Amino acid sequence: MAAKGAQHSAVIGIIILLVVGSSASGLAYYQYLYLPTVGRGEEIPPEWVNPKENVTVRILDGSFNPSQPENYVPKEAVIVLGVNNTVIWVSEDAIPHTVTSQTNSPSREFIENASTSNYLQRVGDRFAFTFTKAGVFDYYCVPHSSWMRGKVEVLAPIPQPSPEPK
Ligand SMILES: [Cu+2]
Repeated sequence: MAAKGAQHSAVIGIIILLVVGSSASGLAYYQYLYLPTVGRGEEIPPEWVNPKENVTVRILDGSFNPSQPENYVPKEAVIVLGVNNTVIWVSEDAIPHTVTSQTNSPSREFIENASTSNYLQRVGDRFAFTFTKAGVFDYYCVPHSSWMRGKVEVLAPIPQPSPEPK
């Protein structure tokens, strides 16, 4: 009888653990629902969400002109997660341009934000995007797609050596 009672309370204990466990994970889900995620529910390190530095890509005056070799400058920006993973595109041209992701981008978020309607209409207009995934992100300008093309290469951070054990 006593053995059966112990078994019974063990079962109740497991049920309590399951209930507590699932509500804790439910809480975590809501807590992090509105933050960007690395995928599979992993949280993005805060220094990736708010990097200390950023990189500017200029859209040069005259970029609408196919015979002008320079438009997005730099045409290939290399950035590092947690260091300078925000890119700000700034237009210096009076003609409207876009920053539009190729559809094969590794980031759905970049495809959605750098859309075909992502126009920089006038001088001084800007578009900023914080990359939270390593990879190569190709983009182009919708009205001038045959010559206005650029890419952002996002590198994973260099792992810090772990401190010596004491
Ligand atoms: Cu353009």
